[in-house]
Amino acid sequence: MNAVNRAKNKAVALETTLLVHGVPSNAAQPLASELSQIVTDQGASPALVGVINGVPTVGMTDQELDSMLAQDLVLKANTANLGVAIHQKAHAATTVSTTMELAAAAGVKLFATGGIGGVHKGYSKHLDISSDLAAFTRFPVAVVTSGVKSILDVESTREALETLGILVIGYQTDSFPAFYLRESNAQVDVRIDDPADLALLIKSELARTGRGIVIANPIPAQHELDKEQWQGWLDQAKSDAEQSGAAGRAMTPAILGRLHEVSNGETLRANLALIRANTLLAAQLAANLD
Ligand code: PSU
Ligand code: MN
Repeated sequence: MNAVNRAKNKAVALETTLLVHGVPSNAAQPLASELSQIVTDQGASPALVGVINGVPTVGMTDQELDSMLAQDLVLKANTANLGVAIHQKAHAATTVSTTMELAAAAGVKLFATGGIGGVHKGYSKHLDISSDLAAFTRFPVAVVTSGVKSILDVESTREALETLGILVIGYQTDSFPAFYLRESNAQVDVRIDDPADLALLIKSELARTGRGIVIANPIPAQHELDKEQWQGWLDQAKSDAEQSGAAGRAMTPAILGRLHEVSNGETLRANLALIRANTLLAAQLAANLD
């Protein structure tokens, strides 16, 4: 396969779906630079992952990101349609599943995101489960995430991870975090408080199993949203997204976009704060890994 691997030592993968479909377009470029800086400051190296003109790329250049952001409609590629983007020589933003796939192929062991995909609530009266979950059974990458996006059914997603036999480690938490909220009703498999100890477990598990690991890192306390307020925004955004006719792969971006509007930017601020915190932890772990 024609692919570009610019990943350096102690690399931290970053995904492009978050930038292209998860935040308003004017926030993407500044966020990308900020995350790269956070990684570099820890002595690790950022590797932005995406598909450029059909070429899977680990370690995108600024120009490559610009060309992706300048395009009107960018494909959102999960493990199912990644090959289509390659075949069509198109640009594509990679989700957690495809970022894991490309990172693993490039030998990158750590990846920071906001929240992984999971089991959707019964929005459209049928099953909608992200391909992110299955990706953990196939690609040996440790993903630092603030749990799963709380637009999802958090407890069912936690059960699905259990069914798939995916290790969920809580960083300084016993509770499985719910993105904008530090806690849910679900638990992690093990709590680890010390980053150096966490790095040791990651290293041995990746080598032993060849599968991915969830590193659950709760949103920093000062940025956590108020639960009731959050619930109100979610109900509103959910029904608006449904009314707009969004379905399938368009569902997550539609709800996230609407949430940022109805919350007057509060959810976006919280989202950015948790992505920064996850990137920092991933960079610290990467620096500890080799
Ligand atoms: N978390 C965010 N913003 C996002 C996503 C996660 O804070 O935009 C993206 C990730 O790329 C994740 C994807 O892999 O949403 C899941 O989409 P779906 O439910 O369609 O699989
Ligand atoms: Mn889906």
